Amino acid sequence: MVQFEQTFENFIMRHQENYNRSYHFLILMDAIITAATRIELYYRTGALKDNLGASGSTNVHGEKVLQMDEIAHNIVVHYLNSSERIIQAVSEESEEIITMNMDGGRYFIYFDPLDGSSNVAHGLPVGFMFGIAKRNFEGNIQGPEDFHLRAGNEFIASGMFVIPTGMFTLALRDAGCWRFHADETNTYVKPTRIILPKDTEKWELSFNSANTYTFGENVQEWIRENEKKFTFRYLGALAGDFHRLLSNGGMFMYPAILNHPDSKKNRPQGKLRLMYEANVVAMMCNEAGGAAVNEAGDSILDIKPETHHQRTTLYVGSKPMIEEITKILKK
Ligand code: AHM
Ligand code: MG
Repeated sequence: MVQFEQTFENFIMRHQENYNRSYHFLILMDAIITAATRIELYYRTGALKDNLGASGSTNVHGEKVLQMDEIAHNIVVHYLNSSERIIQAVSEESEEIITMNMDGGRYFIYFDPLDGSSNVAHGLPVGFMFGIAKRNFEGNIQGPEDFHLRAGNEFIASGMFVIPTGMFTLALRDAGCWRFHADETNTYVKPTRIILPKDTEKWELSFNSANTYTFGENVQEWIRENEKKFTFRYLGALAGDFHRLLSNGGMFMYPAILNHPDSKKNRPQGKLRLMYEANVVAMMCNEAGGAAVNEAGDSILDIKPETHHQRTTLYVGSKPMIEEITKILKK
């Protein structure tokens, strides 16, 4: 049966119209969708064309860069640049901040073009994740508000594509968290508003359980006392794990690694990146009625970044669970 669904383009144009917003954001979203579609196509044929291996170089975090990381990064940079709407971009795959259109641009963007590197060799789900902040147009003097290091609570939108599943989720500030699906023609359609379920029956717990004994004592104790209440799920790619969480509720966490037997592997600041991983999911979760905090129990969205590749610990999910873990973390 032919189904006639509202398209993403139509949804976002109406959103801009309803909120009396400019067409510039539409041009930016068009660039993001085009990039995501291209990444998806390369990823789907990645194993066939031998594109899923290492590229031979190492990134800013000292990790091996994969061919697909480079392909995805180049695709995103190309389309963002052509949109002429970006002032500066921060990509996980570039040590330097990428300057695009300093004078005419309106937005700052922070992205990870292909997150979930351990899944890439297998062609399993990964994410293209992004957060967007806007230049301040009040007055004509450049101030600190025109600086690229914005806290998550200044993002106007954040989103993620779960590649290659054809699922796209977008949070718009004060306007909700929405999911879209790619149809037969690769068009994103069927806007569905996401609200985290209150029903605790479906709630899931998601973290790398191999790390449990490296976590702080308070976190380990919480796990011992609570893990039996939940179904446990972990894909190892934030976009995929968070996609489940948005549907089922519960909590995803990447706590501080404090007691690793090999002390070089300790990560007191956490593993995930604040600007293009943690803030992206924190904003989506917030718009879906949830919350996100760091190891100190402070809201992720309130953290003022000091460097663009800064890491953070992350606890994100249903509000009652985040409130509960916050009490433990603040003890
Ligand atoms: P990456 O940027 O190197 O891909 O790392 C980020 C990923 C997240 O997608 C995921 O949640 C986490 O790292 C998994 O880490 P681990 O393999 O330590 O469980
Ligand atoms: Mg990443």
